Amino acid sequence: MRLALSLFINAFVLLLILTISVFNHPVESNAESDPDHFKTLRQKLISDDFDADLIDRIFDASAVDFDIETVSAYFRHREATLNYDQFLSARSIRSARDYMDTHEEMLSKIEKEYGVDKTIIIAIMLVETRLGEYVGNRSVINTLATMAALTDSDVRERFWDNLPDDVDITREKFEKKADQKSSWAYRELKAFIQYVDNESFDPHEVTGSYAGALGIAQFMPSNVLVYAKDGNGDGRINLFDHDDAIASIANYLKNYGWRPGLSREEAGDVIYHYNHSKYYVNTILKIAEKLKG
Ligand SMILES: [Ca+2]
Repeated sequence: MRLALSLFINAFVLLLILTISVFNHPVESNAESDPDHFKTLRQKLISDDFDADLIDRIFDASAVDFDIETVSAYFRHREATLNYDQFLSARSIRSARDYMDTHEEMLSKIEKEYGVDKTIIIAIMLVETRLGEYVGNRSVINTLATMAALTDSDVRERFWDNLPDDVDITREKFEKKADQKSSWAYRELKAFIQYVDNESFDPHEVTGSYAGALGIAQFMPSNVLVYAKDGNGDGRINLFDHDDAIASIANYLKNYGWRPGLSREEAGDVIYHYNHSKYYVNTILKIAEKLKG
């Protein structure tokens, strides 16, 4: 009787262990290696004419990660938090003046070539990245790929299930935002892959803002392809290089209508293309005025 009971208990415990391990196993491997999150995305990229070897090389790397934490920022209620006045402080203006002295040769060359005031170029760099000091530490490939993967309904469901607790959003709003942002991110992802492939950058090494903007000028990849320039003439467009960033900003503004002798209002209209915020535009103009004076 006692033996029978003990056998029964042993069998029960064994069954319990087996059950736990069977249920545990797939959960664990999912969480650790994220095998499926980018499957649809990869197929889509290949059907959009990206080289399959290139896509495999990018997505098979261990550095590639489904980055819920970064991308969930898009689904948080966002308040205008950036205090632009900090860039008008005496200290900020002094650092911009020092920058102007250090890069005088390139800035004057670019000013002549593109007709864009160097003070405006510096003001943009100051606000975007503190003149290259803060270029963002998020993996651009992970940010854009995660966002772009949300076109897949299974992936989107998993993302929804794993949103951090402090993201307070209705399912309806989440769906709407995911629709918009995933197609936008897919376009930016394609541009990013094309850019790193053109310039032979390791895609896993490139970091940027939580939105996927990269370099000293914080260009989105689609803008990099159209407007970025090789300022230092080394045959490579590197947005983390100061000369390339300076030339790229000038080229961008010129393309949006900058020419010498614009009125303050006209200048503001051009700068607005860089960042759709009147507060931003006014800050840029004020910094440039301080640098001139
Ligand atoms: Ca270059």
